[in-house]
Amino acid sequence: MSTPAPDATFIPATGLLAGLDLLQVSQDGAVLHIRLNRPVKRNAINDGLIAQLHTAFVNLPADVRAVVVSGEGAHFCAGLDLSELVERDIHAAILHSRGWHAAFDAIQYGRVPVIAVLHGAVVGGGLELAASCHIRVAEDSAYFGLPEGQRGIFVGGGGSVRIPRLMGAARMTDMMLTGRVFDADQGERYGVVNYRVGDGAGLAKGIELARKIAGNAPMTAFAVMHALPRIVEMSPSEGLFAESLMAASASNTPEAQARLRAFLEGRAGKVVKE
Ligand code: 1HE
Repeated sequence: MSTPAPDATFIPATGLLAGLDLLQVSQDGAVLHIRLNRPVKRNAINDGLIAQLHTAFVNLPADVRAVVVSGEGAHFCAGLDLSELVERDIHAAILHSRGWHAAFDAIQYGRVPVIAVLHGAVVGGGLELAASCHIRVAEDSAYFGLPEGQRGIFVGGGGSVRIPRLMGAARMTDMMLTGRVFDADQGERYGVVNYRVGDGAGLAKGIELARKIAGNAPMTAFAVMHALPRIVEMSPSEGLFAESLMAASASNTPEAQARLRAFLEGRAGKVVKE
């Protein structure tokens, strides 16, 4: 008997999300799976795909508490659709880049954590997309490149802001100037990848993590997604002050109170080594 697909229990989305033809959206309980669905073009991000990603992330169903993003076909994402880049004037190019920023901000600063499941090429705008997610799972086949340097362009989808915060500006400089490509293990060593799995195991891992995350208190997700990255950019004094406000807000939610009581009454799990 063949093993069922890791998303076998997922049901295709309905309504607005079902109408996004460059994405394949499905849901199982509190977990939504968004699959880039342009395999013929290696999931290259054209104007339609970036708009659909933005639309999906600002219209997540109310019961969704974690999202998994993956790519259909042999590659996660080949980055910007280069065929749309030629003949854009400066103003249009700025607006185009800002459109990507809006879409990826909707991922990073949205309502729920997002896990990227990476395989094959994760290059250019594909790496920028992955960097806007909160957790990255990489299969053996995944590799990371920034071919912008070779194409005579620059990152425009938030890469210069997000990628150095993962791997450091020195590594990103090397990738852009020399075309250096990192494999999945290097990606893990350099802080891009949180979880390394074998080929074909990424989606199951992503869904497993999403289910865990979906069980957290929503205010915790909010604090990690919205407070943490801002506190990191603050001076230590301001950061500590902001942390106190966030901590007090989180611990005063009814959900946190119930969870704390459950632990004290022996009804909640202990922290154990995995
Ligand atoms: C594309 C694109 C694309 C594939 N734009 N059409 N990104 C890049 O510079 C990466 C360019 N792509 C590649 O290096 C390779 O296509 C891959 C390594 C990703 C995959 O290779 P392979 O052998 O599996 O596929 P392929 O035969 O190269 O591509 C299949 C088709 O997809 C082909 O079209 P066809 O009509 O000839 O079948 C390719 O032209 C097409 N295709 N990638 C347009 N990127 C906001 S700023 C972000 C800036 C960037 O992202 S720059 C990096 C762009």
